[in-house]
Amino acid sequence: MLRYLTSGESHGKSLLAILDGMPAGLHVDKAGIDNELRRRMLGYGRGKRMAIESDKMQVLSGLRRSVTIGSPIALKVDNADSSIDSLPVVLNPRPGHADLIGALKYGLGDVRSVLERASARETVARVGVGAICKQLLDEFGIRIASHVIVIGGIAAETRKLPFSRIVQQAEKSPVRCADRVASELMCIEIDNASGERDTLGGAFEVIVKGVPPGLGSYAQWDRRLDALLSRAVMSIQAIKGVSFGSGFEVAILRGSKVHDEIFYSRNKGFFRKTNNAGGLEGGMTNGEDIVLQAAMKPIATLRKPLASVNIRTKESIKATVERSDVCAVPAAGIVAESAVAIEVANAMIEKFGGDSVAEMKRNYDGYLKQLRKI
Ligand code: EPS
Repeated sequence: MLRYLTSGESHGKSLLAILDGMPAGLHVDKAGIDNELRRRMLGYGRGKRMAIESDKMQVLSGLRRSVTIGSPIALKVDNADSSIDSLPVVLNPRPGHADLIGALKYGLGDVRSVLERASARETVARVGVGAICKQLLDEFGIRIASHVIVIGGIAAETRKLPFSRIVQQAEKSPVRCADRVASELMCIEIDNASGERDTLGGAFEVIVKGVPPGLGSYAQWDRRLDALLSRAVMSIQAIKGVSFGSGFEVAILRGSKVHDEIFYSRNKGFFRKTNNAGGLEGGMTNGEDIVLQAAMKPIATLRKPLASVNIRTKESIKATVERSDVCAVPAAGIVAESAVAIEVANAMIEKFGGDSVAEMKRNYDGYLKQLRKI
């Protein structure tokens, strides 16, 4: 089983992660990890912090000559801005952030002690873990991509685009949106919100290609892969909802318009012509792409601050204004790729054995043969 923990404050010395349970025999490409960290830093609407940092991963343990040996992998990214001890006290919690409740819960008189850990800067560590999981999935031809589908009031139309075009165009867009027209409008929307000292949320989609059928299980609630994916994506800072395939539209459509009919051919085996289920039925992958969407609320730090209360004096006052982003939906999509990669990698290890990549491949090949026999 894969497990990981992260550690580190937004302006602390470093961000850290320990990833346990990675099979032996995986060649880890350090440049590949750094490329994921770079992708996380991009996106129109991000604040000045991203110009200060140049996130680079240090792999401190778990590898010999760049290959995993079955032991825990320790990861570390140093912060260029590590000013935590000299930053001013924060007394005016921001609505929508962890600030107020965190201070109450942990008995902290300085909201700074809450926001430092609650910050989405933590996702640097998660993306590092996810990057290694992506490299494991690569061994099995499984690819993960994300693209932004909504920012503020602007929605993209990408339903007719094939996976390769979505990946290509999202990677070129400053907001990671595969619809060129919507991409431009989203940038304008971000400029407008910024001009009005406001912030924006949105939505993104994550697509996983090449997953075998049968990952996850219907047999127990906590083994359902859609539940595990939802938890993982929902745990990303500012995410308020997760849906699969046709999403919440299934609530209003009839069964005949929702369920993906089953076909069979010698070449493909069982297959579907539609993917309203988002690749998951009964908590298991069905062999189609996993497709999930997530909604992100607007960033809680507004330069035109909302009403708050000073936690010491209890007087009404405007919320603290910290340096922040106007919109971080493109970056959240990258973080979600990692969150999804970790869950899918774990499901692969559960199904195909987790001691070595060679063992996994043997079991994987045997399983594919079994599928053809049914
Ligand atoms: C982030 C770093 C932070 C913010 C953002 C995410 O940098 P700083 O606070 O030093 O400007 O840009 O954090 C938040 C949105 C938040 O609410 O804390 C990062 O590396 O992703």
